Amino acid sequence: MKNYDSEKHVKGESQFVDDLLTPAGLLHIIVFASTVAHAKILKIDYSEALNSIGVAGIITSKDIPGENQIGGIIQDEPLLAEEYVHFIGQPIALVVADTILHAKDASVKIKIEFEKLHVITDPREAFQKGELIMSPRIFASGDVDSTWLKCDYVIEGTAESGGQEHLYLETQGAFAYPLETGGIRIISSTQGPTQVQRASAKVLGLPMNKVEVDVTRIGGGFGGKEDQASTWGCIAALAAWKLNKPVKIILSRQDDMRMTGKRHPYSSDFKIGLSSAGKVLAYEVTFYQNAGASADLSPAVLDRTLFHAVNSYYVPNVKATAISCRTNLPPNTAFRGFGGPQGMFVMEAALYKASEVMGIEYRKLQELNLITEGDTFYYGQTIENSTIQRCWQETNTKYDVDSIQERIEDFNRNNKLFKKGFSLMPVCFGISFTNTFMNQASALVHVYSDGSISVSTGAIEMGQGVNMKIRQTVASVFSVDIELVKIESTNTTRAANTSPTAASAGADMNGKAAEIASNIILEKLLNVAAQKLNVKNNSSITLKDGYVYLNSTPELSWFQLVQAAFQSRTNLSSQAQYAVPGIYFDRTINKGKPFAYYAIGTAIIEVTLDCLRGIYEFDSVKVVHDYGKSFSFVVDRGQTEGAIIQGLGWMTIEEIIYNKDGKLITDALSTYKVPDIHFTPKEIEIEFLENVKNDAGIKGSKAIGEPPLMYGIGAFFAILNAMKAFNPDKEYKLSAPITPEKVLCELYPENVNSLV
Ligand code: MTE
Ligand code: LUZ
Ligand code: MOS
Repeated sequence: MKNYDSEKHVKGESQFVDDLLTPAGLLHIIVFASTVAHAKILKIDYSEALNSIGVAGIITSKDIPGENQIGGIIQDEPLLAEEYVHFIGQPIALVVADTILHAKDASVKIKIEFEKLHVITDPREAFQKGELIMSPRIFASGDVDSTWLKCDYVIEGTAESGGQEHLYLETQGAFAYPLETGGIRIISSTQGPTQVQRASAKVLGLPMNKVEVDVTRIGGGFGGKEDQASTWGCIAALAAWKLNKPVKIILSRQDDMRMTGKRHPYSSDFKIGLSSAGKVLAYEVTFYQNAGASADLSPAVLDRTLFHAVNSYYVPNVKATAISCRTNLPPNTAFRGFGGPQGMFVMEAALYKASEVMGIEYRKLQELNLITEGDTFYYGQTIENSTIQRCWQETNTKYDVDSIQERIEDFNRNNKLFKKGFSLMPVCFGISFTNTFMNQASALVHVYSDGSISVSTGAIEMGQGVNMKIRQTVASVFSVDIELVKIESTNTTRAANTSPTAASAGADMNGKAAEIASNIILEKLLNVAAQKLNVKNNSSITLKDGYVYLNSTPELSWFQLVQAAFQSRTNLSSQAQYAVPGIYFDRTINKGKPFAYYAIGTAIIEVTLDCLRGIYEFDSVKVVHDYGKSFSFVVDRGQTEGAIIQGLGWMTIEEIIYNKDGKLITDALSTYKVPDIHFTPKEIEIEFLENVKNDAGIKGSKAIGEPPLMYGIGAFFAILNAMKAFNPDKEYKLSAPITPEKVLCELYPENVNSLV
């Protein structure tokens, strides 16, 4: 099953926001943004810009008819800056003109004076100065304080992980135009049409039923358009509303990189206590999350860090503190894994450090502490149908880890300047939004009189194959060819109150809603068939491959059945909602069962390090993953490969650098390196764990969008192992990304010092 859109993509026929046919008189926006990271605005002079050629208007916060507020979780984010600016790239005014060039020309004529204020870019400094997004969150179980004394080893350390640019191929953008109802229609590149609708309604002071948001597909999101598409949707809507004209905004790549938030960098302190046999008895961790200038999704990201703070391990005593720190950077946001990777990285760093101190192999420590079936994670959820041990064991046997180790040790004995390293990485990722109420989706299904089928859901296709999965689901309910099933654009008038397509739960939840709606129609069709075939009830009737069977005889075609239903005035449309059952979380005690189930697997990553130049190549990534009962193999494999490579990039070459003035230095692809085909591991082997199924997932499968990203964490430790093979005596920093530059600095500290 290939991706729904692959043919159109290859031919260049797939439309994204900037490809849509637009009406005459379309206006374009350039955002006039702050050039300083923290300041009071003393004076702005728009007069010259307003007289510039082609300018239709300049819109500021004073023009907002509703509220100047787009904060999703905490109301702390103005759409357009008023008195103060809090990060470089913060929108101040919208320059609207007949062409993008005229808008640009005008925007440079705006004169602004700032009174500069102190800039914070470091989360620990923000913490010390009390600049917090909200009060710290603590999840705990057992008692760490009384356990340290019982431990044979207590090891402390610090671990850092960096930000990550989403680099969706389609930059942020939206197109909006006024409607005759006094409302507005927004075509948005968003993962969350309802989020754009809600925010725009608020900004425009309109009820939500006057704001329609429509999305055909987006050119990637990776979390960057879960909440942050709202800014651009609101901006287009505001300008269209104010000027009563169709208006479009498409960010240039550089503006997108400068203005939008990224994965949250974390700086963390850990303390881990173990028995001499290697069992982890206690783990204490403090996460300093670099949230940027406003909350955005940071509190939810912080939650997931806490949930995944012990990764796939069982730890009896845990105290995890997470602090969301306000800095003068663009608000950081959702990114594939959503805080989970940041939490897991620190746990792995702690185990790695412990393995060094104790002289036990890292992978042995990992294995010893894997959580077992029926154990309870420290926030109260018991792991059922666990495949953690199975995936770990099968990875070890199928890929013969012992022989990999021998081969690598042999290579390292025989090579001076090239060293190899490998590492295992188990992943256990909870599937469900951690805010329980968000775990709902809806679908609207029509069967037309010619037998073709139309499906609308809240799901957004961003390349992850959700449309293919929903199409397969609906086709299998009716047992018809998938070509009969069309997935419509995602539109707030057909799917209301949707959650963003995120948390890897898009296919599960929207697929289940579509399945329920389809089954309602199916039941009616079976009754029509029973009547037509003169049988009392429909229990002897089945649909198979486009035919209606009475017992095992084909009697009617799908088309004849639909015609009969239509002639008898049967309702061939149905709407359904799906709410994930059985999940809850009690925020007063931070205990509950937040997840419908867990996505699970183990990877081995092998790397070759050039110790003269600091550069490395990934020889292989080998995985055993529990997909449940996969029904879209190519999509699932593609998601796994893509996520792994994105995870490798995060841990290694992707480095976001802001200078101390809060200016992004890596604001183009010349300075921000992302994985390309040369970076891609030479070999990626993926084994689908057999004989598993998962009733909580769509058609027995498991969610796949985010979990494999965390296999990338193994890359960091594989590289450390290669560095240790080169220089075993040195203690290396637990600081990701471990770029080639950092590898060199760590391998040759004397030389670095002499350079400085
Ligand atoms: N795959 C592609 N090609 N493009 C994307 O933007 N986003 C990822 C993942 N896979 C993404 C992707 C993220 S962050 C999530 S949460 C899931 O897809 C969302 O889709 P799903 O819920 O249908 O898995
Ligand atoms: N978004 C969200 C997410 O709002 N809540 C989550 O738990 C989540 N998890 C992963 C990705 N996005
Ligand atoms: Mo994904 S970070 O849940 O959009």
